[in-house]
Amino acid sequence: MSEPEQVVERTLVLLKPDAVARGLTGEVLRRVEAKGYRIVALVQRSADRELLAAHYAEHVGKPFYEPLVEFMLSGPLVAVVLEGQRVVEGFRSLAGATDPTTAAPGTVRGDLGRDWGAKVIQNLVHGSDSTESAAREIGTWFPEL
Ligand code: DAT
Ligand code: MG
Repeated sequence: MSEPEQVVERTLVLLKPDAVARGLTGEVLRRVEAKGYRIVALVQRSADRELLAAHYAEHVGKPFYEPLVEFMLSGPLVAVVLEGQRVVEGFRSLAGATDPTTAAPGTVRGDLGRDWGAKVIQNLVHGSDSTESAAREIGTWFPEL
C-alpha cells in the first residue's frame, strides 16, 4: 500500500509592528519552530500603503481599514513564509482569535496581546486564512517566491 499523500502548504505570517516594538518576534517564532513548522523566508521591513491595500484587499473600505493601515505603517514588521502540513490552519490556531482580550490562553494573541484602547485591534500577528489567501499574500510580500 502506498503512503498517504502529504500535502505541504505554505502560509504568510506577519509579525506586526506591535510585536516588533515589544520585542516579541523571537517569542512568536519560538512557538512556530517548537510546533515544527519550517521558516522558508523572513524579512524585517516597513510596509507602504500600496502593499497594505493589496494585502488587506478584503478590508478596503471597512470602518477599521484606515486605522489598520496607520497601525501597520507605525513601525517595522517582520514578514515570514512558513511551510508544513496544514500550516495555514495550524498557524491560525497558534495565533488565536482576532480579539486578544478574549483569545484563548496558550495562543500568541491570548498570552501576549491585550486591548490598548487603540482605534484598531492590535493583535501582534497576521496569518493567511486559506491556501488561496496564502498564495496571494506570499506573492504580495515575496514576489521572488
Ligand atoms: P484576522 O487578523 O484574525 O484574520 P481580520 O482579517 O478579520 O482578522 O482583520 C484584520 C485585522 O483588522 C485584525 O487582525 C484586527 C483588525 N480588525 C478586524 N476587525 C476589526 C474591528 N471590528 N475593529 C477593529 N479592528 C479590527
Ligand atoms: Mg484576516
